[in-house]
Amino acid sequence: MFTLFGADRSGSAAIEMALTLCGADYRLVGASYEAAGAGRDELKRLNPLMQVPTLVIPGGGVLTESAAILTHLGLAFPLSGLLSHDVHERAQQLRALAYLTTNCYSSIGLIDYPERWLPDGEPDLLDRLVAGATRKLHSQWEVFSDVFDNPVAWHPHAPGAVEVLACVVSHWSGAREHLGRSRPEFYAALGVIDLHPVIHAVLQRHGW
Ligand SMILES: N[C@@H](CCC(=O)N[C@@H](CS)C(=O)NCC(=O)O)C(=O)O
Repeated sequence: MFTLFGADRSGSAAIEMALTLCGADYRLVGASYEAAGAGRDELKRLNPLMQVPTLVIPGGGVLTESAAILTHLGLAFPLSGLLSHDVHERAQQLRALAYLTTNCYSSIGLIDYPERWLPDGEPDLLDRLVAGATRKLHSQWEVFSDVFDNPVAWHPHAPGAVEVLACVVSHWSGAREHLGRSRPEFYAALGVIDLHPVIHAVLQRHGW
């Protein structure tokens, strides 16, 4: 049995989707940096960054970092459809997962916690940092659409690792609204992913 440390509307939603697509048994432990409690203490012991998703795999190993978790699940459950069996498609999927975590997910930390980067920053400076990081995030999403929205890497009608992560991360910091204006076809594809029964159920649980 897997144990997933997660929080509502966080990146752990993508791992819930992936575990369900794998048909894997898991239990969910509510935990976050912001909410004191037993879950947070346990999370801190497992992941010094105190970030979710954090996944304890059967046998006891700890996995953090969404791209690593999704890649591990894709390899451990080859019939799940999380990763392609075609070597060229899979290479682009791994590229897309790395892109999403480094260029999109990482911006969210800056937007949510600007004071970690500027501990002495006045409110106005912090606001400008958040606004700049948000603009940058939106442009990184446009590039994701331009580079990956093609039949090799992107399968909105048969979601795998890339699609579940893109689905969840694009719900944050106005990315969907921005893409609706600047990349309407890609925005529509995200809407197709949202409607997949497994994904839809998790989105609903998270109040999206
Ligand atoms: N690099 C990590 C980022 C995880 C992350 O930033 N998670 C957020 C929730 S969506 C979090 O736990 N933030 C709390 C914090 O950074 O203190 C990944 O790809 O999974």
